[in-house]
Formats: sequence, structure tokens, C-alpha cells
Amino acid sequence: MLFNTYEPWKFTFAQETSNLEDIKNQNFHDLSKSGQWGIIGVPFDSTCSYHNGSRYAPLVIREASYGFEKFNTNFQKNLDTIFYDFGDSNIINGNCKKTCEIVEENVTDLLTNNINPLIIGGEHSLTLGSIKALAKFYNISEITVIHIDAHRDIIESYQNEKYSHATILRRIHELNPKEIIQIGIRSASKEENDYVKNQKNIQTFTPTDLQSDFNKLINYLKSIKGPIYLTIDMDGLDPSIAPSVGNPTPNGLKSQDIAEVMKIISKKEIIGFDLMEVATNKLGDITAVLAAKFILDFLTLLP
Ligand SMILES: [Mn+2]
Repeated sequence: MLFNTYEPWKFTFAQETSNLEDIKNQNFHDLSKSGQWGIIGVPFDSTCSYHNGSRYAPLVIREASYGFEKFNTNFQKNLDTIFYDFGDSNIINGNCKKTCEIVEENVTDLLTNNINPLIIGGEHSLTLGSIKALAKFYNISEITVIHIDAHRDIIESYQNEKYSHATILRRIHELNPKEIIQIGIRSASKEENDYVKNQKNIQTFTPTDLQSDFNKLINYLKSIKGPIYLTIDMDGLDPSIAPSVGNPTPNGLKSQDIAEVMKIISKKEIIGFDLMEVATNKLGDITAVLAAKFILDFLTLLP
């Protein structure tokens, strides 16, 4: 029998069921086994400082995922990871803190069932909810956060708001993770740079650093011990390949840079992943297509 498998509200190749209770009750897969992932979209963009529209990204990225094959010719590997698509999280428009709390609650539900979170934003602030949930299951002082972004997002407050997509790495740093590795940075305030200079556990790799010595980054990533959380703001990429983002910033990363980072860390213990700040409501948008490809690459590379 032939089925039409195109369900644009659900990420391609996700397991057919998307109800956590069903998964638990019907034993679709042994949830005591690790290595299963759950997608949650978060259609929230209330604190965006420039182009909004990332609230539409979970839908557009899911739809874009249907353009790809299950076999990855770059990695010579099939997508065999078991993952579910649990749909979109509830949000509270205009309230970043409360929306992060909802994300935290949802991610906690997944982790309670041994499912790792894969968040599709939405704006970057939502990463906080995901990491706060992980901190209940892992020792936060052992977690390395790999942060791909044009911006540091580490200012104490932005427009007098402590909870904003511009401050979120500061809130995460306050939780005392082992280390934050910022890759792709090319825009920051002096205050942010001064803050980073005074911290031992924040590393920076600019696009220029990568151009002059990419192996330095590779070797640094290879040396990471302990659990890793990967968060990608799509504006880390160059706007020539990822124009539809909240804050496009010239002279950014190449898509191959992201694939290389993923290749290295996929051999390590990755506990969570999010992809943020795609801002478009247009089906087939090139930035959403690239975002869908990154998510597929990530899932394919997992052991
Ligand atoms: Mn950014």
C-alpha cells in the first residue's frame, strides 16, 4: 500500500507517533534505551530586536525537511536515529520568562522519559528553558555549551529586560556550566567583550579565527570531556547563505563549518540541541532549507 508521507506539520522521517503517553503505553521503542530524540517547536519571537518572524520557523523548517533524502552522501550514512516530533510548545506572547518556563517543563517531560531535546525556535532566548531542564538531570558544572552565533548574547540586560534573546547566554553562564564555546562571533558590545575577557570558562572562535586556523577549533572540540549542549543561532552563518534571520550580520560562517563541528562532537556525549532565529513565513525559504538540513545532518551523525 502506498501512503502519502508528506505531513508538513511534522519533521520528515520522525516516528509516526507523536504522543508521549502513546509512546510510553504502547512500547513503540524501549524508552530505557538512550539515544532517542524529541523535536519540540517553539513559535515565540516577542523579544526580537530587529526582524521578527522566527515564530513561523518551526512550521517552515519542518516543511523544508521534506526536500531531503534519508541517506547522507557527505557522511555516507543513513538517518537511523529514532526521533519523535512532539509538535509545538505552548507559548505566552510577550513573556519570555514564562515561555522559557514552559519549554523547561516540556523538556523535563522528555528527559524523564529518556528522550533528548531537539528544539526548533523561535528566538534564541528559549535555549535557557532547555538547559535549565537538563541541569536537573546532569551536573551543570560538567556541561559544555557550544554556541554558534554572530552575537555573544551575553549582556546583563537589554532594553532593561533580563530575559531577552540578547541576554540569554548571560543567564546560561549564571547557571555555571563547565564552559561556553562561542563560535562565529563578529558582533558584540564592549561591555560583553570585557565580561568575556574576565571569565575563564568562555572561549571565542571568530569566523576570521576559523579562516586562519580551522584545526585549532577542531582540536579544541576534540578535547571536550563530559556532556555537550549545542545551540545554533542561524545568524552565525553568513547572510549570503542564511539571509532570513532576526539579525543578519555579514562575514559569517560557511555551512561546511557547521558540518565539521557536528562531525567532531557527534562522537561525544550530546545531550541536547537547538536551532534558533530562522525568521521567515515563506515555504521553501533558503534559510529554512539550510536549517532543516542541519537538523537532518545532526540526527544522521548521532551514533
Ligand atoms: Mn545572533
